[in-house]
Amino acid sequence: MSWLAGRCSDPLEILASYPREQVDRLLRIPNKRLHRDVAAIAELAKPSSLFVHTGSPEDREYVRRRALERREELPSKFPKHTVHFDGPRDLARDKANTRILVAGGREIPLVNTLDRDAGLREVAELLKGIMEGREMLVAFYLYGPSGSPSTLYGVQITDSAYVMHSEDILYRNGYSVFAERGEGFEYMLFVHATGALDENGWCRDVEKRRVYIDPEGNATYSVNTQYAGNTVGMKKLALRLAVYKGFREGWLAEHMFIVGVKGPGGRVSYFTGAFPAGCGKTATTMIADTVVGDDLALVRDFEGEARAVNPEVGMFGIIDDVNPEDDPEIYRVLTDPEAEVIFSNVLLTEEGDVWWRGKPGEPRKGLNYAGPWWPGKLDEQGKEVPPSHPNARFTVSVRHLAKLDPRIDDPLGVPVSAFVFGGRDSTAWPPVEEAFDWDHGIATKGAALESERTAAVIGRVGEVEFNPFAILDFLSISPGAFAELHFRFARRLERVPKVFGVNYFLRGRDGGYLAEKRDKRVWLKWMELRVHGDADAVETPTGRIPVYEDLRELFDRELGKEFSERLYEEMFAVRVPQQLKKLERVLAIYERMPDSPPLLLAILKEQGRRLKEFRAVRGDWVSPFKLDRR
Ligand code: SPV
Ligand code: MN
Repeated sequence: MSWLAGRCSDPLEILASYPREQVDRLLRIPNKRLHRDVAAIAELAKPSSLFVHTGSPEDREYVRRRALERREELPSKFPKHTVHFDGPRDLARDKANTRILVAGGREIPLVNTLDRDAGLREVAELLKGIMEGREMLVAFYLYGPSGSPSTLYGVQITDSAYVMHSEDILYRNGYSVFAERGEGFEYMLFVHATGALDENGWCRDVEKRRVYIDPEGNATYSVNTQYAGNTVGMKKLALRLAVYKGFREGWLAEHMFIVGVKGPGGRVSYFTGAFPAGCGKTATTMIADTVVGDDLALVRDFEGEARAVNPEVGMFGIIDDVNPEDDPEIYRVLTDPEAEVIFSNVLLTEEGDVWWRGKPGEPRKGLNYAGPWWPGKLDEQGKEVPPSHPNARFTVSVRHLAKLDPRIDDPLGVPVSAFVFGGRDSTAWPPVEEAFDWDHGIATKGAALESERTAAVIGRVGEVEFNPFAILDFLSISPGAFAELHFRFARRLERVPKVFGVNYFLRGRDGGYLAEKRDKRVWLKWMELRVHGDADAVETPTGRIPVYEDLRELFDRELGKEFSERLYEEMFAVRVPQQLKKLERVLAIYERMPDSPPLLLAILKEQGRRLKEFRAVRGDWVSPFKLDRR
């Protein structure tokens, strides 16, 4: 039971003040904890009405209509396309005010924590009367395919129809499952309250924005915010609860895509992949042969095999720079009048067109995340206001994707052949490299993931951000504990996935990028061959890289492109000082944390020793043509 529910007096008495029909929908789920949770929030937040979502098409339509009636979403010229604005101060996840509630306020390395009692008292205070005059919406969702042993269950309570509309697109409805399962089964509870709005419909009290995650109570609370990353419980709030649960139970909740890559004879091999923002995650997802998921993966061991399910059935993707040349598939879906899409923080023109940076044509007068917009509009500092925001997004079902994998709903998920980790690195990592084994890959690729700041991010260009497993923002345990969980996870497997590192951003001696965008396909195909032992490799101190002839053939077959020996040499040369520098930076971080697994430290140190010995014999820059083939 959530902490707040424990404070609820008599659930049925509280619920009796709401319409009978809605209460009956709730009572049809025979679960007393649930009745208590819903009643407790109602008692505290004092909504004037209640809606309980049964998952029927009528209820879905009701939620969508409410979002429009309340102007949380605005209509566009296509009836199925709506536009939501978060307002200029609520456009992204609020890292500072997102905290993991921990008993006694114990610190967790690199995780923003808060004393649990203090945090819960604070949200209880903030929730008081916050839904007065509003409708409280309650819905039930699955975090995974129906009937899957991997699936988790969630209850969303919110006063935002936009939040629930988003969840209706992104997740499978779970009302009937809740009704069948009845008493005593475990679910995650997500409580969201929008808080006071200003005349634009944006959150007024953003300084009182709070996103608190309570792993002990399996519940989360977010107030005074609308941005989906802070409010859609089933997305990143659930991920933090799942990481915690997985750590205790021995499975992995990952911030990863799941894709299928076709190999010889029509076989399909599945990869999961973690990339920090701006490092090519969506691009890799869309360039693969089939898509199971673009953002999240739950990976469990079934009969000695690692199997992944996507907890979602939709995408909440960045729309900035989505264009018909680079992203034909996403562009097609987003411009299909028959696809239900919520656009957020784009430009809605006076003609009812949706425009974002990357869409062909010029932006015209209209509304955007900061109010009325016109070409040349300046902000208070005299800076030009962009027509659409860099974090503008689309919310759409994956079922519109032509590449959707037929196993998206398989309760056992797909077998994972490889874990891929990708960073943005101008100097050290080659475009693709296989780890020596699972532990080596987890330590030197997953746990060592970094991304360079680009001009688009505040801070000094070229500075690197440590982002282990690309999940740092969503960890409810320490990075060391998360690495340890990965080591532990594979011990039970009979078939251990391979681990690869990829880097699309390596620069050559002239400072330019060495790889083209579409080359990703070749790296995927090479990894697929390696998974089945169908390609040779060259051994370096940091892993195994492709041999020239295999890549030449893949470039020709996949892209019709000539791949020169010179380019290969520059891409895959071992850059020893740069590799050492990167390694030492990561090792220093883990050495500072008190709970880093000894195995992790040992593997990183061992790699440092290997690199130094190698340098003593071979020098700083070593051509792959000079190395042994295995
Ligand atoms: C991410 O930032 O990784 C996202 C969007 O997928 S959010 O839901 O905001 O986390
Ligand atoms: Mn994400």
